[in-house]
Amino acid sequence: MDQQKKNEIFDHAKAWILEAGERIKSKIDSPRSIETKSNPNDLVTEMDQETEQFFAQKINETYQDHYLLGEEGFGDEIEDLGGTVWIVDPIDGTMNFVHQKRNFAISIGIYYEGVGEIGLIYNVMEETLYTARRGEGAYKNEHKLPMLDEERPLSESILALNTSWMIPENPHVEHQGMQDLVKKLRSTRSYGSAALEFAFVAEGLLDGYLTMTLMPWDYAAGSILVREVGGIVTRADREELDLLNKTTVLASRPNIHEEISTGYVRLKK
Ligand code: 2AM
Ligand code: CA
Ligand code: CA
Ligand code: CA
Repeated sequence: MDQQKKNEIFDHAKAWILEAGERIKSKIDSPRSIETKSNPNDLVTEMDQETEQFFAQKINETYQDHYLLGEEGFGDEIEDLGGTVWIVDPIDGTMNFVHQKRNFAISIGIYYEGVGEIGLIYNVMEETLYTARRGEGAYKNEHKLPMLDEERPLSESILALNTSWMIPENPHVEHQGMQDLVKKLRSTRSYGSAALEFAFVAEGLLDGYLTMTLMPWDYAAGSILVREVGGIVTRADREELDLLNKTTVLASRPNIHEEISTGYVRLKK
């Protein structure tokens, strides 16, 4: 992607994500209609939909040749990552949005010919904007994030993971390995917003993030951010991520990545 073009797209994306955040914030105490999607705990609100429509409209007006892949379906039917594709999660952490009115984010990853060029994650209520451009490092607001080059062992690491992987009946991963991992770690955290969990890995607040079921819009921006500070982002089995399908993800500081994957993660099926 041409650098001038990339900067122009970045500036638009940044302006739009801040504007969208402002709209959400201004309506945070308004009554909202909440519907469920795949199951009773899979929530969506009209604010998720309105926010995605806002991005769809902005992108359509400004860049007729760009594509949008969004969680709520107001974008395009994408079959490959040719051209410029905006991968947008209008509200990541909808359950937090509904129950807590905080701890949710807007996530935008912009890909050119399949390569992640621009990532933005906006923690709306804290007004914290994480940004990255490929090859230019990652930022928290105006502050450049340092590289993740510390060699802290797993026993002193904090990993974000979901307690549901500890349940024997979970369909994704052998729970015994997950229990062994939890025993080895210093501690675990679970924030309920994949985008923020990536941002916290990039920031060094978390040493890693392991999850079994992410969609492209959950990690499109976060993976760019984490890689820009030297972190490793792959599937949980260390294979390359597939940006068009549901996937496992392991994002972490370099020195614990292989140990977590090969030592503890035993995927079912
Ligand atoms: P969402 O709020 O945009 O739906 C919660 O642990 C995290 O997982 C959030 O980032 C949430 O995104 C995401 N998530 C929720 N349901 C999911 C599903 N069925 N598949 C994949 N990710 C999901
Ligand atoms: Ca959702
Ligand atoms: Ca999401
Ligand atoms: Ca969402």
